[in-house]
Amino acid sequence: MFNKNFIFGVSTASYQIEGYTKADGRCPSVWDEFTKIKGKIADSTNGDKACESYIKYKEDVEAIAELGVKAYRFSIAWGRVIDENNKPNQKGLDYYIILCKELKKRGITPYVTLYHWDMPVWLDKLGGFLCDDISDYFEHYTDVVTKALNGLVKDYITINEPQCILFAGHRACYHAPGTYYDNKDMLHAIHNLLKCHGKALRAIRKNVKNSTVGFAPCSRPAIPQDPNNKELEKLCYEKYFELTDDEEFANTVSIYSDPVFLGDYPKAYYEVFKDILPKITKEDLELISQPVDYIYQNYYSGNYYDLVDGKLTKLPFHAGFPEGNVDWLQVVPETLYYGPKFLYQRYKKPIIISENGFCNNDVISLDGKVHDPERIDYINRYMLELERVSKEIDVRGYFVWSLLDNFEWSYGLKKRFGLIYIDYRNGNRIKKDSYYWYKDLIKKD
Ligand code: GBH
Repeated sequence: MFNKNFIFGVSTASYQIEGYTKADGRCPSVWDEFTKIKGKIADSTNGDKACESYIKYKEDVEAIAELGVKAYRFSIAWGRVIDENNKPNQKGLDYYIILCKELKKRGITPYVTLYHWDMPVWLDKLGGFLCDDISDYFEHYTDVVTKALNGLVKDYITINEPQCILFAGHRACYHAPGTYYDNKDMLHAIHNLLKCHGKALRAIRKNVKNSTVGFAPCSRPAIPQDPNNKELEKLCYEKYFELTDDEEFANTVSIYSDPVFLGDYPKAYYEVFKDILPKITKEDLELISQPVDYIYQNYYSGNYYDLVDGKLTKLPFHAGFPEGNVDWLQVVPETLYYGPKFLYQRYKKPIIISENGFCNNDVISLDGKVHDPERIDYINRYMLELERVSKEIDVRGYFVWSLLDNFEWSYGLKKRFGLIYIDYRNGNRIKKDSYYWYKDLIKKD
């Protein structure tokens, strides 16, 4: 179905799976604090225990090996490996070294995300992404990690979903740290975040032979309702990359990806925000746009659009439209056709889907198993669309979110995305039907 070097993988993130938040000198992250504030997490849970992957990593790696995927994408907790004096914490580093050795033994390639949202509290107190030194701190952290994992890791993702970090964390404020940024601060933070990416990229290239690097935004493509209408498709492309000055601008694609791939912010940026622009130098833009290897993208859902009275119009989802167990997860398989296609048209680099997956109300059945036909159906439909687009553009890989049920941020532990069920009473892992389905698919391919 896909070409023979296609990378099948699974994804996780540190705070969502590790637990053991006080072990071995780990410094608290903004999520440790945020989850303790009443009312922030729907089911009042937190990541203190989560999947306990900090001690159960061997079991996780075994499950990945049995699944037959070539790649495991996980993230490093900044606060485990750098202490409050900005010095390396060897015990924290050791955890990731051992994990990578375990993966290597089984022929699984680690794809390491450096930042999946768990900013150390002491750095947040310095201003987080508004602190003008944040990119130097991030470069130092990257330098420490890449040296410690030298020979074990060559594939890095600098930052996961800048949109969620800044929009959800600092505008809508339902993610940590939940401090509001006005437009001026937001633009400043976006620029500093992109400099973090650039400086990390520089450190990776310096320290790691044959490295590959990218960053992993998320997006929700505009999908033409009528696939034969080329004019409509063109308008959907424009909609997908459009930058407006509404509440959602920190959630858009082009404000992050144009500087990284094209070397500058979109033209609209300078027009719309002309009175509140941050300081942007030529050196900054060169730093941010150093060549990357892949376009990574996290895709879950999209929106259908049609021409109504000659105007591009978002179509409502009808009542009963199939969706996952979170309100934003409508089943729109063409997301994995048009999303990659549009990204490739604009940025012209090989594409890797760094996350795609389904939230389901999974239960342990009387037979002791977890049957999740809805997840199988979702992944199957999405993969068929990805296969279709891979005939037209260069698609290199696909990572399921997630290997394990885990701490689903503001929704808590109740929302399950895993191929493996976690029984939070005892930490037991149960492979769901979707796990076996994905295993078969990889074998056949
Ligand atoms: C990813 O983010 C995360 O990387 C991962 O940690 C998380 O567990 C996983 O997905 C599942 O949620 O514009 O209507 O889609 C979540 C993706 C993108 C979902 C922004 C919510 C906002 C509403 N998110 N989206 S919408």
